[in-house]
Amino acid sequence: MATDWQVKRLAGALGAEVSGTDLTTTSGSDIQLIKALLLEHKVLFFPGQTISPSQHVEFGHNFGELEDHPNLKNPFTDHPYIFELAATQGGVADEWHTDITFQDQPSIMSILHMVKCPEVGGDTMWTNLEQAFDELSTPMQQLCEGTTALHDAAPHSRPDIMAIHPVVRLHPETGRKSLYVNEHFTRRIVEMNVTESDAVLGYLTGWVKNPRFTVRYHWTPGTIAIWDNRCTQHFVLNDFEGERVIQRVTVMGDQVEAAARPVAQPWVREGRKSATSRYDRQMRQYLRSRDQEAVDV
Ligand SMILES: O=C(O)CCC(=O)C(=O)O
Repeated sequence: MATDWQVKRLAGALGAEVSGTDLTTTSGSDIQLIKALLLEHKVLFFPGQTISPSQHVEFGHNFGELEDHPNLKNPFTDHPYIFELAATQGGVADEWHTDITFQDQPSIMSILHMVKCPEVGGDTMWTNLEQAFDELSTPMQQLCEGTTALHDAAPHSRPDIMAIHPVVRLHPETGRKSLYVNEHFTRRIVEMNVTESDAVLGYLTGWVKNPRFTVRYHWTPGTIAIWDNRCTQHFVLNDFEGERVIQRVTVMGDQVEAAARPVAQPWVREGRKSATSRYDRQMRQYLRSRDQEAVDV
């Protein structure tokens, strides 16, 4: 069956559309082909699928362990392992992000089913984080490789759920380096003071949005999109009227590997407290709980 597939690249940076497939009847070799195509293109689109929530979940199991969304509730569907966003219920992901980076082992890939979409607008964009890293200057690459960043679930009203990841991660299958900070979940460069961190994070999260690194996809109902969360971010254009419903299956299970060791200890201000101490409170809390966990183990 895989020999009937047609693969069309959609942009210079990433993204390909695959036609001639029925994802409800995939064989082992089809899954291997999808994995290979995903490594090559980073995000794949399969238009015209007819897939039930159970078939969607079954398809997801081919790629690893699945996880329900840790913080958000679905508006309509309560199928286990399906995470649903509906625009009329506030479910429009219009800030650039990689999925659930506030967890120690963030999602490795996501499989989205477009259930209902507007005729005009509501496109989704993805950006290629390997290219974004490659095109930084050498001094900036070195600065990024020597640092880590604190991520949290504040957008889900859970700033207490936090993780630290390298600013530059290695892809476990290709060994390539990606810039791994996003404006939705990344709060602070751990080794820098807050003003330095704000400047660097502001720069990097803006840099990854350069249109040259991106692909923009216009949806039709039934399309399945699969993306590699280890080397991409995505963003929904909030430019439409009416309803838009997506269902996502999220594949878990990846310890983020750093491209290099951090060049410094976490930046924690010593001495007397002051009005600006509040900027360091969250990072202190995270470091204290991490140190306590190490003692408990
Ligand atoms: O609605 C979309 O197109 C993308 C959804 C999204 O951002 C996500 O599932 O993380």
